[in-house]
Amino acid sequence: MKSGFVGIIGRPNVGKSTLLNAILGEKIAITTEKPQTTRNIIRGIYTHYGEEEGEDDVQIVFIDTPGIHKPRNKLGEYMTESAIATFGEVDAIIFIVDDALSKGPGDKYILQLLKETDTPKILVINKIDRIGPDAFAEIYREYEETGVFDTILGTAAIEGTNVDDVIKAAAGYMEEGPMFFPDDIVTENPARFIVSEIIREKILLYLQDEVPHGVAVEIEQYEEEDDLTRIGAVIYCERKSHKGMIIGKGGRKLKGIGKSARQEIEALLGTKVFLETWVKVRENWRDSDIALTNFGYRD
Ligand SMILES: Nc1nc2c(ncn2[C@@H]2O[C@H](COP(=O)(O)OP(=O)(O)OP(=O)(O)O)[C@@H](O)[C@H]2O)c(=O)[nH]1
Ligand SMILES: [Mg+2]
Repeated sequence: MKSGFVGIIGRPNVGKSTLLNAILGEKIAITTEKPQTTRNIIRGIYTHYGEEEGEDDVQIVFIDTPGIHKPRNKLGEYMTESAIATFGEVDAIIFIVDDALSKGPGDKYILQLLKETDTPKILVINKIDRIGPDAFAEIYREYEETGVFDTILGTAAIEGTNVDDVIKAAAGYMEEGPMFFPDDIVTENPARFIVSEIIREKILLYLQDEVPHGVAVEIEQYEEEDDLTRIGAVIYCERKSHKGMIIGKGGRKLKGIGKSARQEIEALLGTKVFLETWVKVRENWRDSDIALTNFGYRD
């Protein structure tokens, strides 16, 4: 068996988590149109048994990382540090860029970091569904000239386009090794982590500006009965005014968030879900080491 680890890295919002989900054929990482959605390292396990003569069995652990950005608080520092720390821990790096700002300051910074590591690198130009052929050729050329990448691919992760090519390219860097995880799991993250992430995803979708970025979700109650799961979640935000916005007039906003989260959690767990939510204020938690540890954002 060939096996190993592959880091998926890039600026915020380029489609890292969308690519991870597309590779696995399952949603284990939340994705939104807002930058800095992913806050934790998320491992997705891809296992494939060779079907043709001479085709290897392969297990690739793909590691989705937070978008690398200029941090404005301790949470951001931790996110960026944990993404960069994966460079040295993997057998190959997938660097994703999209059509926005070809080699803008963010991408240039990451490119510089990549030049300094020996790990093999694959460039994925994502969102080709909305990049014209000329623009694609230009981005391709720009990156080819850097000489940093062994392979350059174009994908539309959202539609699954060329995702197989990404898997194939990654498999090329796997070496003879053990099966790290059982073949029937795609993630080691417990259901309650994914549940808290689904709630946070809906908050990101329903709220604007800085409010959702200052939100953390903690699952306080998680009880599985026959065909019902009882979940109690506390939504922490940074200001009293934010609390009002999350709850909304007559509680309507929070009701909407709860409903859409509940529907998705029911589909995930295959049970009915009773979801209760509370909103609490914890000022400046994104700069508090204790809060970051409590919320599981740092060790
Ligand atoms: N048009 C188009 N949009 C895409 C594609 N892939 C991802 N997106 C969208 O891009 C946005 C960001 O996707 P994510 O997967 O959350 O991006 P990310 O890189 O994980 O972002 P962070 O977690 O914030 O670092 C979402 O709105 C996706 O739907 C694609 O191939 N084409
Ligand atoms: Mg992400």
